Amino acid sequence: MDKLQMPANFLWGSASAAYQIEGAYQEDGKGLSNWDEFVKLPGKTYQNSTGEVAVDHYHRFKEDVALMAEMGLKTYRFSISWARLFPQGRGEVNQAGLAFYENLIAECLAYGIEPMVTLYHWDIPQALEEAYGGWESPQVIQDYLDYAHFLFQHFKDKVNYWITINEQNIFTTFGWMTALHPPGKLQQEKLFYQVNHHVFLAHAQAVIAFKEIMPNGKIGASFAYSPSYALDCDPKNAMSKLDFDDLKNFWWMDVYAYGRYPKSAYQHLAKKGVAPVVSEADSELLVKAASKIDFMGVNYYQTTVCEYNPLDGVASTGEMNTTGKKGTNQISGVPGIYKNPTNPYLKTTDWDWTIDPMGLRYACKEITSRYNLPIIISENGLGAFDELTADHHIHDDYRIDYLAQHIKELMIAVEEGSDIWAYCTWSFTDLLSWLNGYQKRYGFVYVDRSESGGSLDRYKKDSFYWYKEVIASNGQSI
Ligand code: BGP
Repeated sequence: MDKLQMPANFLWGSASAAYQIEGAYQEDGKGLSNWDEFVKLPGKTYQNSTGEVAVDHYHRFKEDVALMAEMGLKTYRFSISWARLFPQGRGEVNQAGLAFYENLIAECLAYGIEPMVTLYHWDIPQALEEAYGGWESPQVIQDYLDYAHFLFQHFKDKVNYWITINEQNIFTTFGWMTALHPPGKLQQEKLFYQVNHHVFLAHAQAVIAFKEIMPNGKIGASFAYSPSYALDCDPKNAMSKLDFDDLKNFWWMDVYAYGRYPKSAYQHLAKKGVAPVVSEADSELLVKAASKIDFMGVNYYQTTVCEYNPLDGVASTGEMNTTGKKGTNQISGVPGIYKNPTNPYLKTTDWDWTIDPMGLRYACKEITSRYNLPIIISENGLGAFDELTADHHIHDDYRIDYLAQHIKELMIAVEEGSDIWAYCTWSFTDLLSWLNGYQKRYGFVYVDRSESGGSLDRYKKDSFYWYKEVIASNGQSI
């Protein structure tokens, strides 16, 4: 067999998010976000860690971008803090906040690094939470659209790749079902679906506005896709996989790609009285936006196993391992539909996430068959404990191995017909993990900081040099 190839213009990249990296949470006129408030509640995050300083990217972005350039990164995916730009969520733009993003984008472009901008990576201005409950109100759609519109206009000649929403499935599930993220609501199923509907409409409005401003620009949403496997060929387990996919995967991807909800899942939720209200105008809007998206953004970390869950079975949303003590995750499930046991064929990380490189190929093939859309892998990476040696090295061969295996599968997916434009690792520098603090590290660049602080100095890990080689050889070095 010939050696596997990536397309010549393939975008090798890395990703971050504003709250997890920037810090400077009250500087230069920035408004507060829901996360700035949420982390103040005791016990919500690992050792009460916050992004108030994060890894100080706000002040060190030049150093960070220079490291990206040294590595040869082709694209850098980052998010914009809505509250840094619009402290009140709407109204007057904060010029100093805007200047930060102008400078960051200029810095990327100066080195030939393609900026890929996420409009919303979970930090909504607190002012909008207080004004009308944030995503719970349809009012947010217009404010999000105005925010997006401003950015499209302002950066239309500089930024070609845009992501409307990061992991809608995760932030709404954690926000309104498991209470792990703001606004910290538990099992509010009806509200959860209504909130999602508002997010879909906001995304759709933005996509349509974008295409009027940048007809040749590229836009899509980033979905946290966890492909599922049936436990075995017992039809009950096969059916639980099908239902799981409709409720946990296609519920989002079908709307982005087709503008409609999966039928049987909608019917099921309608019977329960929790389905979102969808007007004819909403449907038209969603279908129109779906016809205009350019790619499916995929954040891929792990796969799921589905097994039939009897009516008196597992009802838990699952305790999450946020400490890195292996084996503390709990099985989750929905009685009468599915539960998600562990996969005996796969190893797990210290945070109990399954490691499944082939699952990445599975994800790409599923999207290619079902939606026939190009794909951007907007996140993939390994959260691990890293050790800084006395002479400032980090020998993260486990991360190299993880990434190499995933990239190999991605190359097979390309070979097998998927149109993949970019691969962004999570993350470039170490940064704050929302619930797991600073000790769960993902970067190619080590940042000297822990929950209690640190020098914030940067050190290149072994994986930094390895990925540099991968990029230079367009994947052939693996
Ligand atoms: C994704 C988020 C990222 C990032 C990543 C790693 O869900 O989009 O922001 O945090 O997961 O997750 P964690 O930090 O929980 O390990």
